[in-house]
Amino acid sequence: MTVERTLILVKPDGVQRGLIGEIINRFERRGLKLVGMKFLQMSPELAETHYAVHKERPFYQSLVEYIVSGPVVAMVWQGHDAIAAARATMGTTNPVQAAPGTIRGDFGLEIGRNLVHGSDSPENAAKEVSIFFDDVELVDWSRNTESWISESA
Ligand code: DAT
Ligand code: MG
Repeated sequence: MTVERTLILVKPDGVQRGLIGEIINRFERRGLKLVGMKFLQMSPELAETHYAVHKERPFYQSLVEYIVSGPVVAMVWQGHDAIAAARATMGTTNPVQAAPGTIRGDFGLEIGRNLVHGSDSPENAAKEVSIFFDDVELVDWSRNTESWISESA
């Protein structure tokens, strides 16, 4: 079993559309464990740090404007292969191609309004978690349902 942590954001469109609970519910039901959560307005500086990997892409400017356009929910979810599992739950980047049953496939239509962010690799997850959270803000807790979710628990 590979336990990972991944950074998930409910982007401003998800917050404005009242989908925070719906989105959290998807990850919770999946069996991932919430270890950190905050509601915040991202500053342009934070947005630029978070999206630094996309700096040279043509859509960078609109991406930064979108992510600072309203508050977001930042979360850290933990579990077996959490990074890939969370991305599968989110659906592909362009909601038009995202499978029904995924967050983007159920609630999105446009790539520039795709509701959620999720880390794409262990390296980026570690980087992104540390951008949003101090170590003391991440809670190490046990769930008493663990053995019903993970065979090795
Ligand atoms: P993901 O969010 O699925 O990890 P990504 O990291 O490749 O996708 O891109 C980050 C965000 O940038 C993505 O959620 C939406 C936007 N984006 C990506 N490709 C784009 C494109 N071709 N045109 C417009 N926006 C794009
Ligand atoms: Mg990405």
